[in-house]
Amino acid sequence: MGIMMKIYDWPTGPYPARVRIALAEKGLRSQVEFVLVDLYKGEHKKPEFLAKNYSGTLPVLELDDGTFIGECTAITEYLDALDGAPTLTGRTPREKGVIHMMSKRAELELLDAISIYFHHGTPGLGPHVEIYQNPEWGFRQRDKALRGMHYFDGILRGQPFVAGDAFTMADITVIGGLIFAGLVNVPVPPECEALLAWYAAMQERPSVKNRITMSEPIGAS
Ligand SMILES: N[C@@H](CCC(=O)N[C@@H](CS)C(=O)NCC(=O)O)C(=O)O
Repeated sequence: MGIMMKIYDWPTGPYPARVRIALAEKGLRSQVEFVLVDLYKGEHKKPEFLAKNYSGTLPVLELDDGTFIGECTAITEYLDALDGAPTLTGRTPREKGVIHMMSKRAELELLDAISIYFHHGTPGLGPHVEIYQNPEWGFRQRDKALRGMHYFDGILRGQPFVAGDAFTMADITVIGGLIFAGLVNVPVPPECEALLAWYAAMQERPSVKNRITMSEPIGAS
């Protein structure tokens, strides 16, 4: 089948990783063209890109009818619904509710918190892109993320996956958080044994392990 979707992407980015993992889990890689947007050059803050995604963040999915879908959760929902057989975002009302709650919690308590730490508590994307920084806010968010790691450790002591018995979008969101934490040197505390064991297992999943090499971006935006 020919390419029918574009994803504006930064290959090593933790949020783009969420969509790369979802694509691999759904077997959709071959239907996607990745378009590189250089975050360190601030390409995502230029008017051409803001017209695609008001929030100025990656990833963004572009459909062949010209629709742009930003936000990893929304993109994952779209990809999961494409084949009429959702595996990542839940089938029953209960599954959907729990998965979305846990994924949002993974954003609030871990991934987004680490992201704020990166942008405010470290040089982030550099002075050309980071026009406002509040280091104290950044450090508070790093502490929040560490508390979040303990929260997810507690969850994973009682069940194999973040939202229950099966791998879902909520796992992908926590994986994104731990990828980002690794990039900014905020290691998972050693006492979070269940979280560490789960993450080691997740890193063996082909969708996670091969997320960068399986499909390189082929052009610039
Ligand atoms: N809520 C957004 C966050 C996306 C996000 O922050 N992406 C990063 C890339 S890893 C980004 O574009 N950062 C650039 C910036 O915030 O300046 C989502 O879930 O897609």
